[in-house]
Amino acid sequence: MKKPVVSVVMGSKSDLDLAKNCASVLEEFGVGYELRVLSAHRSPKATASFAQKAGRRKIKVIIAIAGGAAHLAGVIAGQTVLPVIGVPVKTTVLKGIDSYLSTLQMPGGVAVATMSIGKAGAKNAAILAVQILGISDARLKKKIAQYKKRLAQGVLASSLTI
Ligand code: RP5
Repeated sequence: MKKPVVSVVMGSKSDLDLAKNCASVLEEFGVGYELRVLSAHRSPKATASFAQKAGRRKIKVIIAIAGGAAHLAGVIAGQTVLPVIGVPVKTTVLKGIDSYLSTLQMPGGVAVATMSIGKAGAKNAAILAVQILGISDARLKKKIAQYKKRLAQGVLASSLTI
């Protein structure tokens, strides 16, 4: 098991399926990660403690997945200097617009990189985390470049099958 440098935090165990989309991308790139359940509302003290200690534990990027009144990413971002990437969960009542706006509309001075709602957002959160790590890791930077190349090749190949 690799030492975690990305922490994937979710507001509830019910977000685990979505979090697995982050996990699979991080595994593909060989990046160590951890999965944690922490709630901004139900376990505020544990969430604060996590955010304050993450840097000391050598975590480099935090991905926060939450739904509804989704304050998890923002609450964490307010208590750490690490980059925080927010993933809004697609909710049943409001289709994730609630999660999206709660994660996105941060006050000036506290940044959360908000992804799109749901699966694509979870995948992109992991890709962005790898890109951030790639700034100081040439091996990861190269892997991202190769990944993008494969994406382009996939589009061209699919065009030939029409
Ligand atoms: C949020 O509330 C969680 O991130 C989850 O997406 C949503 C619903 O949580 P549960 O009621 O399923 O635990 O805190």
